[in-house]
Amino acid sequence: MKTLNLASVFTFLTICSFGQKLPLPADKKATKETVMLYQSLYVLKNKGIMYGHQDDLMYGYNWWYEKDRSDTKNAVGDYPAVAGFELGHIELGNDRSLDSVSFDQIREQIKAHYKRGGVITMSWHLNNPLTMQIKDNLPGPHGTAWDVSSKEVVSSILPGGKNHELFNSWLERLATFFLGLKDDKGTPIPFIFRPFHEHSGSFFWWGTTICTDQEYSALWRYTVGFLRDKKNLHNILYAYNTDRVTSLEQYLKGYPGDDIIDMLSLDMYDRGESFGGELDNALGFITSEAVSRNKLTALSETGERRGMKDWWSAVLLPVVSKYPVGYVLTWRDTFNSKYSVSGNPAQSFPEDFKNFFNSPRTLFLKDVQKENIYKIK
Ligand code: BMA
Repeated sequence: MKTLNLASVFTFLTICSFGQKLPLPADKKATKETVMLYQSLYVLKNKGIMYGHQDDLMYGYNWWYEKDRSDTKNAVGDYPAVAGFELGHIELGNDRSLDSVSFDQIREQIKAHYKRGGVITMSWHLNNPLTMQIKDNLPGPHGTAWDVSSKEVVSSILPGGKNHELFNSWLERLATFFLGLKDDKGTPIPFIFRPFHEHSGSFFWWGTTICTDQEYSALWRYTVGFLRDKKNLHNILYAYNTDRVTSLEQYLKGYPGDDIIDMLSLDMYDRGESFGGELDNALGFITSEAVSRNKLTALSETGERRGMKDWWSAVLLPVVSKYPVGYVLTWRDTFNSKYSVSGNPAQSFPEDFKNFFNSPRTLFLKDVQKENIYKIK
C-alpha cells in the first residue's frame, strides 16, 4: 500500500484553487478540461512525481495489444499515471505507426486512459519530408526521422519552402487524428504533445546542428499555429524538449517562446556512472527556469541501461525527488526484446520497481484518480 498523505495534497489544492491564482496554459482558448489538467499538474509537481511509461497500454515484453493489460499493472497492481503514445507515420496516412501499433487502437487506449483519469502524452517521430522523396534504396535511416543527411529539411517545409505543401498535408493528417480524440460525451480529450523532441542532439532532422535555432523555433511556431488557430484544437499542452544538456543556455537554444510552450521537459537515459550527477545538474536549472516562467516540467524519457538492480530507488528516485518534476517516463520496450533497454517495469528489476512504487514521492494512476485532475474545482 502507498503511504502518501493525500490529505495534505487536497489541502494544498484547495488553497491554490481559492487562495491564489494558478497559471494558465499558453493557449488562451484552451478548453476548461485542458486548463484543469494544466493547473492540476502545476500543483501536483510539488507534491509527487507521476510515473509514466511509453506504449504501456499497447504492448509489453511478451504480449501485443490485450485489453486492459499493462506491464506496470502487472508489476505493481496499478497503471502508470501517464500513458505515452507515439504518432510516427500518422503523417503518411498509414494505419499503423512506425512501431507497428494501430492508430485506431492508440485512439481507443487514449480514451480509456482519460476515462480512468490519467494523463496522456504523445511524441512524433515523423519521417524526413525531404530525403524520403529520394527513392533510391539508400541504407540506414534513409527518409526517417533519424535521417540527418541534409541540413535543408526544416527550411524546405517552412512557408516559401519547396516542401511546404507536403508538410501542410502531414499536419492535416495529424490534426485529423487529434480531432478524433473525444470522450463519450464528445468533449475533446486534453493531452501533452511533445513534437520535434531532443533538439539539443543531432540525431533527428530537426536537431541542433541540422537546422538553425531560428528555423527550429519557426517550425514549432508554424506547427502550433496550424493546430491551434487553423484547426481550432484547444486541448493540447505543448512540451518543449531537449536531450542531455549541461547549461540553461544550451537548453534554451531554439526555444520557440512562452506564448506557445506549456512544459519544459528533458530526456536523459542512464548511459554510465555520471548519469546521476548530470541529471541532477540539468533538472536543477530546468525546473527552476520552469518555476520562474510558470511552466510544467517532466523527465519525459529516461531508462536504465547498465543492469543496475537498484536503479529505480537508488539512482533515479533520489535525484528526481529533489526537484518539482511533474512526471518521469520510461521509454518503450521493443516487443520480445531480451533485455530491457528502456526501463520497462516488468523486466527491469521488478523488485526495485516496487520500492519506487511504494515511495511516498511517486504517483501512479490510483493516486492521480483521487485528484480528479480534469474536474473544475
Ligand atoms: C525510439 C526507439 C525506436 C522507436 C521510436 C518511436 O526511441 O524506441 O525504436 O521507433 O522511439 O517510438
